[in-house]
Amino acid sequence: IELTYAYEHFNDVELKTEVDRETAAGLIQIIDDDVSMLIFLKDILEENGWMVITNTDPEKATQQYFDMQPDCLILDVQLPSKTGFQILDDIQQHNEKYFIPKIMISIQNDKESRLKAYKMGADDFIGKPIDVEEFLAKMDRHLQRKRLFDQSVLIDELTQVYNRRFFEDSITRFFQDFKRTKQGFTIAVLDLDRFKCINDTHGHLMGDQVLMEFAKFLKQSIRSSDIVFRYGGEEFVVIFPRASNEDVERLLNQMIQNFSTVLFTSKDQTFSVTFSAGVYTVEEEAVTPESAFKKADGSLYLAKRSGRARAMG
Ligand code: GH3
Ligand code: MG
Ligand code: MG
Ligand code: MG
Repeated sequence: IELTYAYEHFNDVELKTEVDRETAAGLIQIIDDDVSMLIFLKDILEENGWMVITNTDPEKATQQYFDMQPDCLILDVQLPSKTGFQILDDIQQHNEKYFIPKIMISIQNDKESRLKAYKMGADDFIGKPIDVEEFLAKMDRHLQRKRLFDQSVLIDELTQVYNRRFFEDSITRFFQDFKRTKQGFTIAVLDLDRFKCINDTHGHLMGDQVLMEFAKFLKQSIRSSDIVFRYGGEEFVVIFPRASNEDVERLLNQMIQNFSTVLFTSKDQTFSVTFSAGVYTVEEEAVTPESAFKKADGSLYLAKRSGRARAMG
């Protein structure tokens, strides 16, 4: 039994990772069967503020790649059970929705290998032994491009919070995690009250100002692990990981109070804005992302019907 355990344990090397993804400049996944290479790369990347996950086993690595969606993949060509090219091929089969830079590293730094890597979807090829300075400069460029790409497809331009597209992906991922970890989470749908009236009275540009201010207010009012999305128009969604229905409802009611004291000035008129919210907590297996959203939206509808400026769970 001990031998089996030891074998399983050494089959895939995941070096301990301590950096928090929220604060790290980016998450980098490295797949290499050479553990000393993993330690070497992990050290220099972490020194530069990146978070690093490592694998030696191609199967586990591919799984972790899809689970974690790293910001960059570093992939060795020669691996025991599968080549790095095959891993690229496996990933390519999945029709990835987002750009994740893929960098191949290999001792075999001949033109044929490099061409093969590029043709199979690699964005870069670095020969071993690795020149640290050049490697870090390249990583910096790749992660900058990745950030720019994410900014342009996942962030709402007006409010600078995540957009609906990213919400759909996030909620799917939260459900996948929930199935595995049984960690519940709470979804809140927020909608500004009588927003059409604000546009009509103060103009569309003032309406835009209110939306920007509201998004800023939301980000300031929640924890760093909670995520804000603009679902559309004057409707926002917040996902609260590991938060109970009661806690979120209480927090939102307090936030409605707080936001109502923010004063907007248009010409010589001063006005305030309220919002309503519907809350739903995912804690059972049977629920789907669609039905969870519908339930939160149903509560929002009730909050509106009950007189607005309130959160209901
Ligand atoms: P309720 O309290 O029932 O939610 O009333 P409401 O007026 O907020 O709801 P309704 O859905 O009738 O109106 C939403 C308005 O939001 C209509 C639309 O013109 C406006 N809107 C949507 N997107 C934007 C935007 O990006 N900027 C501005 N200024 N207005 C927007
Ligand atoms: Mg190797
Ligand atoms: Mg509204
Ligand atoms: Mg609305």
